[in-house]
Amino acid sequence: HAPALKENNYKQISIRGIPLLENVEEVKKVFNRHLHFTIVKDRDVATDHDYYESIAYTVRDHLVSRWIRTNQYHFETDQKRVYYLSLEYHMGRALSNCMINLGIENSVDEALYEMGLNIEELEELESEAALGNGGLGRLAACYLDSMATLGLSAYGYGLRYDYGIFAQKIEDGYQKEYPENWLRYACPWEISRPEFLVPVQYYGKVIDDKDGKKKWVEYITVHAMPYDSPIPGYNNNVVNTLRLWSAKASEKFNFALFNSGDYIRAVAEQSSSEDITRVLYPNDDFDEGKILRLKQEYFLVSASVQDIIARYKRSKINLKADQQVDFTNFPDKAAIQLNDTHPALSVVELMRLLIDVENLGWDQAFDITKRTIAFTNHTLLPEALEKWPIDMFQKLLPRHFQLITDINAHHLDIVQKKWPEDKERMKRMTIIDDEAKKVNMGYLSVVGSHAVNGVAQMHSDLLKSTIMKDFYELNPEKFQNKTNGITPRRWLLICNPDLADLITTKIGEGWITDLAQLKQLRDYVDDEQFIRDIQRVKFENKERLSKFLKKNFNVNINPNSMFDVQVKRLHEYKRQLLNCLRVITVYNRIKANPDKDVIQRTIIFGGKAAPGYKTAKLIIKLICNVARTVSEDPVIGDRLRVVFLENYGVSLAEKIIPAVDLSEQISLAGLEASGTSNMKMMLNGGLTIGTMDGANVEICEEVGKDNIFTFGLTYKEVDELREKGYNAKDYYEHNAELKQAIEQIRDGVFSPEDPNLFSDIVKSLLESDEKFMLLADYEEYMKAHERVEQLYKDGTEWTKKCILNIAAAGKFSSDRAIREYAKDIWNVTPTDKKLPSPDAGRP
Ligand code: GPW
Repeated sequence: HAPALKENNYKQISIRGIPLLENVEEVKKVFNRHLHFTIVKDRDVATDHDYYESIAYTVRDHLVSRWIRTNQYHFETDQKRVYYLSLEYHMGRALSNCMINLGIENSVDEALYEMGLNIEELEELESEAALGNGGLGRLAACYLDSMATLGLSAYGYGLRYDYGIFAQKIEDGYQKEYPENWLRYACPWEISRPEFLVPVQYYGKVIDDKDGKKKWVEYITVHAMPYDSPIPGYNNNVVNTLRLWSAKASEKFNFALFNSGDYIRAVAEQSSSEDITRVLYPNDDFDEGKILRLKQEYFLVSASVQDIIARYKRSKINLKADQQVDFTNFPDKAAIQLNDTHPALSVVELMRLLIDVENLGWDQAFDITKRTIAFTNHTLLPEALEKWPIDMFQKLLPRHFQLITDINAHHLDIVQKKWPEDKERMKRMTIIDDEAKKVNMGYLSVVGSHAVNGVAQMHSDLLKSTIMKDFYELNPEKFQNKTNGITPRRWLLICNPDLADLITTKIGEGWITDLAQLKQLRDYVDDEQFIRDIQRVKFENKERLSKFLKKNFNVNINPNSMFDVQVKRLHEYKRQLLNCLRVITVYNRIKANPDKDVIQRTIIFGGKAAPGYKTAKLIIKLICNVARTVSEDPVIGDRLRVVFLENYGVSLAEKIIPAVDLSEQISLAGLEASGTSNMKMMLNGGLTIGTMDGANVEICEEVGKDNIFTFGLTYKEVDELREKGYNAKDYYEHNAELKQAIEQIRDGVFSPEDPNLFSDIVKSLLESDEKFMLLADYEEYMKAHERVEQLYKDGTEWTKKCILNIAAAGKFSSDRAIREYAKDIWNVTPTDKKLPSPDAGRP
């Protein structure tokens, strides 16, 4: 195995700090030491992966003293801590992120170069921590980055799945799922803490104790083992912690079996309790209602809340000897943020620990709980709202069911006092629905929190007027908006270094931590050199992506064509199928008018479908078949190319997003809570074609309606149309091109080997209750694309709009979002102060 040699000697000249030679020598020394002592190899036998690990350990060394120092600092200052609880963290790779945030990328680059190694190739060998599905998990990762960058004393809590999101392969146009063993190689970015195991209990029953207290007995215990990963802030010497829990069987797990002498079986069955953190549920915006998922949710919640209480007890204010710990100040020392309802059991677990273990009274416990916890909702889709069957819930968590019953009684009592005659309202607002026999986790989250927020203005407004209307009327003061954001570090500085450098030459590097400064770029919108530079950077990014796709997937695309991109999870509400109908129409138009001058387009799709989501998987197959038909048609030439990229995730996104010309954001209005790929593409100079949905509305506000291609029904129009009756056939009959496209799918034009393959898709498109109203937006979508085409023909005018989009992207920084959470929900204060570097004394 030969080392990855430097391929091209070109080094980026970066204005972000020239490395000191000592640093380069130091990097080499530490690198060699790790190859020798940690990896135990010499260069005759070392593989590229060994080199990757050596460099990862080298970078980690640079991080650990800052990490330890940050913890000391948090202890000393004893500021209020923020706890972000999420079932998903889609972190992506750590190496380049750590190097950039620590400011050592230049010396590491240089050192590797001198040793004849290629950093970009080595970076590719890191397996991705893909412990998330889509936007929700990636949002959690962006927020950790911003919380560290803003100097908050913040912790992420999650689960360490052995298997994150599956690897997607496309075989004969069909999605196939493969397990992704991201832990095959030891991960240099995590430290296990077996000395801090936390017990988590399941099943059993509740009895009345002698002293009149409730006692949970005969439960089984599974241990939660913490694994800590570093979260470096940008250039501030802060390194926060992401703590992920892994299930470990307790020795007592099969006590009965051990005692009966069946030693082998007892040991073998330990693994079943360790299954709790085996695998991430691969559903996005969908609740499957499986008991294993409930076990996972409780596992995260119980281990984390116990850990949070333990940290409070040994924090400075509580260390005064032999004094009973006072929980009155708990909400001033801890904020718990729930990333959707998945960790909603936190409400009940905190109640249980305060009442049963810490001996607080019910009213005080509930007051503390509400003041500590806040809840973020990420969807209005009914199929995503978690409702657990009472039977399942009660059996697995008997004490929690009792406590929810108490909370519900307390809550309904308040409702009744406010609306004494309104029986219907009581029925609508109950947390425990006795008719449906379900526990409503969304309602529990609202009742147990002091703040509830949506993730874009429109979504937050809809929350108040639709699914949470009654709760809004009860507690209007709880409801807020926190429009999502993305971290400008990963999504510009790291993934698009040439654009980052170009921006920095114009406005300095302040934008990296204050993205609003991008608006200064408006001064250069008519600067011809700047326009050419922006065009060159975009073209080079497209070339780089083309080469990467050629090399890794044997896909040929032309960097001179427009890159028109829709990458996101496959979901009917996101309407990849509408895009597909458009592609078919573009194809038909070229066929009908082969001599007409049209712009060259590459239409790129990418995204995973949940393994059990049949329709989504069939849509992938259709897109792949259309792509095949187009590429095999000699008439088409290089005017149209359609590709479906395999295994879209954070790492692939980092390559695609810098190369996007046109960003497809075409969900039916009212259904995409926010969207975040819309923000990533805008920040990288992609123009948006989109509906008035989620954060698209705010993108339009920020950039101005002349600099975005909006189309389609507004939410209000969707509502009215649904009211009056959507009739798909009307649109079908009245638009010849639409009719033709659907007939071609129906007649097997794209599946001659099996003409009926897509009949379910055709059938559902034409149903009058088709939920996503694809046909209603088709015509306007086509017209919007004609406007896109017009503009694209004028390269300069197009690029000016790209510049205006970049300049207007400042609002969509996760730093801005976290500042708002800090101020309006957590009551903590961000700082841009740098911690002293580790060579200074202990704080
Ligand atoms: F259903 N989102 C997601 F709300 O990626 F929980 N997975 C999910 O399971 C859910 C939401 C859930 C997404 C939203 O669909 C997207 O619009 C939003 O931008 C993102 O969460 C982050 O807020």
